[in-house]
Amino acid sequence: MAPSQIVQATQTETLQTNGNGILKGVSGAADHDVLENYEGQYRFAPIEESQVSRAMIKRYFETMYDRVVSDVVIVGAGSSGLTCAYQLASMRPDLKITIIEANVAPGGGAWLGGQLMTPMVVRKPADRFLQEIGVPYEDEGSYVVVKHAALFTSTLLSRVLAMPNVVMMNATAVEDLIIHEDSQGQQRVAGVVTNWTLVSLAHDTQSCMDPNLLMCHCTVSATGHDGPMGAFSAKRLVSAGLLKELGNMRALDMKRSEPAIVNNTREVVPGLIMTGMELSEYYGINRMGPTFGGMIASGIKAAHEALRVLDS
Ligand code: AHZ
Repeated sequence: MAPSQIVQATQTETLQTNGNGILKGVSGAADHDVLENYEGQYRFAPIEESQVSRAMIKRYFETMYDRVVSDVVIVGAGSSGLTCAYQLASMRPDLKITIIEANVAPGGGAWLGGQLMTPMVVRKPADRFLQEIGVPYEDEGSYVVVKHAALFTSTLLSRVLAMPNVVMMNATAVEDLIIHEDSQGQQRVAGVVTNWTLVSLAHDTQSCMDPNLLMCHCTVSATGHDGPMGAFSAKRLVSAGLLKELGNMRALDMKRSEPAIVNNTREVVPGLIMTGMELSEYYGINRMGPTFGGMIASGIKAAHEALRVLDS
């Protein structure tokens, strides 16, 4: 292409084409030459590396500063925690909802349907939530099948993150609870203690890496069953003396497990709601294996419980 053919884009320019749609001026850039051209002339708007750092630092720390006081903190961004966040944020767009996820990748176990297989099974009536968020499925009568679990998780994640009142901090582990005692001696969960997950993982080898904290009116724990990172709050409630002992997750029985998880979703100690498979460790409920209706319904119920706690 001859240089004379290159489009000089300015702030006011929106789209120019050379006839086959491959030349495009980029609107919104300052008065610089920018060009979306895939024939060897592509030009980015000029910025410094420092601007990249400042763009992230400013927003990240402003968010941290703001969310030190949240209305609701959700610990764990698996299927139950994300469903809770979506339901709560939809019902109450005025609430500051902060999700803390230990992994770099949010989604928990819901990137696959079960084992290493991709389709995801959801028993009715939890399919209504799939309709609500716009996830297509095959109807098999009593249950539905989403063609890939990642379609559910990525859709839910994108819907949640697009909500202006929801913030998610991933690669951040909740490593303790804040527990206050009132004048009657009643203990109440009043927030969470956080640290970047890589820092949490290095506590045995490094010293003086003190954590941060977030206060909130209601904490929802959705950390899943025991494993490398699971059942965090259930275990901490035992060591804090607020739960005598763990119930421990029982063997697989889908018919008992799914309704039991939903029906036991509640405020387990003042200020702390538990949802999803973490409840199996708290109460000693069976696991259900690879079927996700229980996680969805438990997350929805946890959102309603959070409203009850906030209003009480
Ligand atoms: O990384 C964890 C995961 O994304 C996160 N998490 C755990 N501990 C944390 C901590 N701080 C911050 N201390 C933490 N985040 O919590 C998320 C849990 O997601 P999950 O998918 O493991 O749990 P869930 O209860 O939402 O879904 C369970 C799905 C299962 S397990 C199962 C079975 O074993 O039978 N069946 C189903 C449907």
